Amino acid sequence: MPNIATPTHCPYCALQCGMNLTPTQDGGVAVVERPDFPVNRGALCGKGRTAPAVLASGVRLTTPLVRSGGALVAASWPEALDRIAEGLARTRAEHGPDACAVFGGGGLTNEKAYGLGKFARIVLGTSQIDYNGRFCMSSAAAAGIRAFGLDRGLPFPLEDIPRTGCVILVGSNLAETMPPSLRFFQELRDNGGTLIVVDPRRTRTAEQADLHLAPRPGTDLALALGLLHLVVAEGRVDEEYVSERTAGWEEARAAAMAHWPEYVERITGVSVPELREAVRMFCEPEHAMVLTARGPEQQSKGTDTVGAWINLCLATGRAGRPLSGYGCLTGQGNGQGGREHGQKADQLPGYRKLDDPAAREYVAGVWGVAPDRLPGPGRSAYELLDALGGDIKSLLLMGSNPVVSAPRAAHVEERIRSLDFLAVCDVVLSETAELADVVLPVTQWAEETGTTTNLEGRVLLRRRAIDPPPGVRSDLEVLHELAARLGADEGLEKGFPVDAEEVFAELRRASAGGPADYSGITYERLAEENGVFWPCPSPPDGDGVTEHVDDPAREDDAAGDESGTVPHPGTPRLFLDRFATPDGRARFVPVAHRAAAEEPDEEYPVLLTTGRVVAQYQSGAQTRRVEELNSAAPGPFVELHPRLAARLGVAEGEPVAVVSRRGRAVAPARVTTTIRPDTVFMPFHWPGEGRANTLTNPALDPTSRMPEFKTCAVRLETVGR
Ligand SMILES: Nc1nc2c(c(=O)[nH]1)N[C@H]1C(S)=C(S)[C@@H](COP(=O)(O)OP(=O)(O)OC[C@H]3O[C@@H](n4cnc5c(=O)[nH]c(N)nc54)[C@H](O)[C@@H]3O)O[C@H]1N2
Ligand SMILES: Nc1nc2c(c(=O)[nH]1)N[C@H]1C(S)=C(S)[C@@H](COP(=O)(O)OP(=O)(O)OC[C@H]3O[C@@H](n4cnc5c(=O)[nH]c(N)nc54)[C@H](O)[C@@H]3O)O[C@H]1N2
Ligand code: SF4
Ligand SMILES: [Mo]
Repeated sequence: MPNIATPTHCPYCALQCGMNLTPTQDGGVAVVERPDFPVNRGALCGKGRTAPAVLASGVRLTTPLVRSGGALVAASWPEALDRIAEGLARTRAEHGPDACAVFGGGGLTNEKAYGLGKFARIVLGTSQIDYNGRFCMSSAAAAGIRAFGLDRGLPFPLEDIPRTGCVILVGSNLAETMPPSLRFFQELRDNGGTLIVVDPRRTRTAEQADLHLAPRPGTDLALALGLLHLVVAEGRVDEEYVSERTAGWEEARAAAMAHWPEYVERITGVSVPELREAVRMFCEPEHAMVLTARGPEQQSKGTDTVGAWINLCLATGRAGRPLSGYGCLTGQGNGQGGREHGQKADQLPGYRKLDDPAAREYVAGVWGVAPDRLPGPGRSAYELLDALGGDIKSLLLMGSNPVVSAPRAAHVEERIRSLDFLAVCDVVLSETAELADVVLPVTQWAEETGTTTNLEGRVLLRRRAIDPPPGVRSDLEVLHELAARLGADEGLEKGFPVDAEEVFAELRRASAGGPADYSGITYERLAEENGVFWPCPSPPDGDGVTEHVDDPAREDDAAGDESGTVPHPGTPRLFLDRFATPDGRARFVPVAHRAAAEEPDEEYPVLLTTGRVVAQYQSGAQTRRVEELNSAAPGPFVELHPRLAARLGVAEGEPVAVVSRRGRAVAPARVTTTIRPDTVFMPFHWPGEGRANTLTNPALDPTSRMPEFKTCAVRLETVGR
């Protein structure tokens, strides 16, 4: 390895902070500031800073494991791969291809996500593939497609935020979940703009706000409708914009008018004067934005909830204009790219639809198979996990730890245990890997090359900075080896190169002409340009990539030369001239308030919501293995208001049991006035007794199939010491 710094990106969240890695004397790498990357300008949170700790051999997997006599024991790679191929082949022979399922992750690079989707469809021939992104931003994606015809988390770069007039941040605690991004909001306020935070808790993010609205969990839909009602009542609708750039206003207006401010106050607990103040702050400046994160999205009405916030933007002319718009703050490292290249149940690469005959024909052509070889759409993540041991007999899992992170986790764990065969590829022995028949140890971010797409739609290059330890192989190599074992009679392994750049070259072709067009992006460009925003079609005579089909999604930010071979500049800002709908207009969707799937009652009188803390990441599989992070956030807790604590008779630090219709969890009380008295909060990063997802409700949004992680009914009990 060359003895210089390697510029790359953090392995964790969707901000994809830039960092430099330099070799250390003991053969590892150290994280060094990388000021040239515009998103974080060198700043990192503790997770990014300590990420090399997970590369150390003490905490990670370095040899394949196979189950033998009940225990996982070390095995050779050929033996482990043979076992997986046999397990999947047996299921397929006995029960048909749909009895094999694949579960992926939004942390996987674009190349891996692409390979995994292709592997499921043409090697296993199964329709049963989905991924953890379903639990993440699927409601915002569904609402974005419905309203704008295209889903890209942020339709503008983060650097636009300081120059807008007002941002409403709905259910995002970015001070803990993307700390370096806080800078953009601080600059917004320094420039005279205002920040409104909507969160049932006064979080570190809410503390930065000019106005904090603290609704009951699960009532954001009513809140947005109440604001829209006031926009209409106060004559703040941008009539010209509505008539020129939107469709469906009359129905949406009528639906909002049924939500009187006083009615909304009763549902949400946010007072009418607060609603009026929010409308004033949002409407007075020339530009404004609404950004949502998991708070409003992880609800059984998440799609309509995001739709209501989009309606507010459309009615006030705040979408598809410079410095104004709606955006979703995507979560995982490749949460954006992971949803574009085909690991989702209904999707083909380039954000194409699996049920679109033209898309099937095009992608099948790239893959060299007949279109009817591609299975149809499969089940969503929770529905797939719920079917394990039923009609699904074998599972290949890559990049997720559902034993900790899935809703109704005890049930999901029991379903996983009932499988005939489970194979897990991971970097550590996660709680789900512990249940596997075969575990494959894979390379990590600093040891491999690949691309991710951050929350802005900016495609980035992660570079290999260090050799992996012996005994570890990449996910791409796993797919290649399994294809060689399961599809050798057709030579299918040739379609699964081990080299990431080769996979990317095919991904470019497969995405060409689709909504998420990567065909004009090359590794060389990514290395030089600090990322490229999609869509980025290749020029007509561009290097061997299939010609671009005209697509309404495309808004060229800078003028590219369409006639020659000048590279397309990429698209930092979408929708400035038209939306990606057939007629170019954004769609209002009429939505109305509805209750959560589970409202409090006498037996379960308290609302539970869940989320994150700064020092732990997701299921904690990686970050619970880092000493510095663990001492900052050593275990689960139940955040509750002093009034609720007094009624229950628990003091700070005492164990409290939280009981829902799904199960019971116990964790120490954290008593604080920063939470609503009718609500308790638990982070979901830990397994075992304090596992928040033992409690959560798998009620699904009818459109996005997102589970209701953000609200369910519970009761609290004291626990004898
Ligand atoms: N430290 C850390 N950072 C992360 C992650 C991590 O696990 N740890 N994960 C990454 C991923 S994948 C994601 S998706 C993002 C998530 O990023 P965020 O969405 O910021 O994270 P959460 O903590 O899940 O939820 C945000 C807030 O929603 C609030 N909330 C709860 N219920 C409701 C409700 O009904 N309405 C509203 N308006 N708000 C509500 C919670 O109180 C919480 O403060 O973070 C990314 N970054
Ligand atoms: N109650 C509650 N539950 C939630 C949420 C919530 O807010 N509340 N949020 C949901 C959300 S938004 C998300 S995104 C999910 C996330 O939950 P999970 O899907 O469990 O996410 P991670 O913990 O990141 O799991 C990733 C796993 O893949 C491994 N891994 C990392 N990189 C690679 C790689 O390159 N290859 C392979 N093969 N493995 C790799 C990691 O070690 C880890 O074991 O949790 C969801 N669950
Ligand atoms: S904010 Fe996200 S990308 Fe940046 S260092 Fe922290 S975890 Fe990594
Ligand atoms: Mo997420």
